[in-house]
Amino acid sequence: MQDFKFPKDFIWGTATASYQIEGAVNEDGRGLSIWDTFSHTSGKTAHGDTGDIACDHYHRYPEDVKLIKELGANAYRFSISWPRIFPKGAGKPNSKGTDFYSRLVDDLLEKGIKPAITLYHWDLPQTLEDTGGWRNRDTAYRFADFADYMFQKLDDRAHMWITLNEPLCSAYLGHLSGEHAPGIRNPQAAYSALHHLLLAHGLALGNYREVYNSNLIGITLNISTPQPASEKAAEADAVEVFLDQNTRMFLDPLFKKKYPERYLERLMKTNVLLPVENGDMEIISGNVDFLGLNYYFEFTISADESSPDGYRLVDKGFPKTAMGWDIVPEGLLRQLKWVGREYGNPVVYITENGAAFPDSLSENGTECHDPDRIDYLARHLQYLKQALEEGVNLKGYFLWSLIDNFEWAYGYDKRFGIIYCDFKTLERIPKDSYYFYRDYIAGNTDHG
Ligand code: GCO
Repeated sequence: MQDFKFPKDFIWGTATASYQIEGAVNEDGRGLSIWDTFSHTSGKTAHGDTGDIACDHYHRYPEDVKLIKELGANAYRFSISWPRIFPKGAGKPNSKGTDFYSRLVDDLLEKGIKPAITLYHWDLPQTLEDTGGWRNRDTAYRFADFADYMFQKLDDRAHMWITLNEPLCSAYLGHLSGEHAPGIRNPQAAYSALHHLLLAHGLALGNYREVYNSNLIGITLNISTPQPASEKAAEADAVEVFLDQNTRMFLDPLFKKKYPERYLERLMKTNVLLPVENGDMEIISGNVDFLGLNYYFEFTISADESSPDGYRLVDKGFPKTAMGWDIVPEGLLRQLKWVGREYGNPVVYITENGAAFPDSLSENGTECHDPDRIDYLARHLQYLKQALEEGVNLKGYFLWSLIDNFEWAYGYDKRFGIIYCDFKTLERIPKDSYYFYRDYIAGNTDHG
């Protein structure tokens, strides 16, 4: 396997998201997002951290694009801030917002870097939240309008479109646990949001197919494919329940035109109904060009009658990242092969993979030695090679993240970047993992 090379056209990138890196939240006509509201609400984020400045990517993007170029990456995944384009969520577009992304895309293209554009990475315009947000079916149609506007403006230069990033987090963390914006804790709200997010994806996808259809379009999910804690039948059943709730509730509508029946029955017992209307499942299951997967860790599940879901997470003693996430590189291969078996071996991109560790600068402040991250990346990349050799339809890999950024409720406490961001000076300092990734891309791609 050592001499195996990734194909010449394999996509090597890094990933970021608008609210996590841009800053400039009150600049050039940008409207408020739910994450502006949430992060400015006391107690919601570590130390009351907000994305007000973040990495100041809005002003410093030329330096960041140069660093992407020097990495030797051939793609860059970023997201569009919806309230920068439509400050009120809909209606009159803000040309300064569109101009920013147009400049960014032109800078990327000039350096031979393909733009991989995520339309929704959680920063819903607050004005839409004020009228029900993702609990309101109308928001799906407002998203389709926003997506169409971005297709008009950027499809001539885009390489790939990702409609949504991790609808599971938007639905469950935003509306069930309340750990993320808008901070609601209500099962019906969560499952209405889940359905309307998938509908939003389907509406945008259908419009893209009909009107544009010149680049790749897909969706990014953070699914889980857990291991049972033992060989006991009860553990296997617990894994199936977990898969229904956290994986099939997203993949089945997208690829099988239906929600998992067993899980719908569970939901009905708790008086939760998915607001499915006629034709929705057809719209949602439109044909994507790829499935984006964000892989960080693999859960271990045990049956637990005392828990409402009938399962609990088990700590198997794996080494962990600063997020407390188990480091299980072989889980990446297991997940890719599970998706391939269950959903007809779709084209897949790893749209996020990476790790947070407690990084610090060297004495002289010019270096950042992060051997744990290099080890994490090297071990996961090795399983990508094996996945390709075993026939997984894998076309690309985006490392999370290009630069340390606002890690949602954790604020700036968790550093995922291969570039260290000094949040006091906003100086960028490439970590050792930046050079590792640069050399890995150069040394493991078939340049023939
Ligand atoms: C996610 C988001 C990113 C996170 C990253 C680390 O997957 O949760 O896409 O915004 O910052 O995954 O948690």
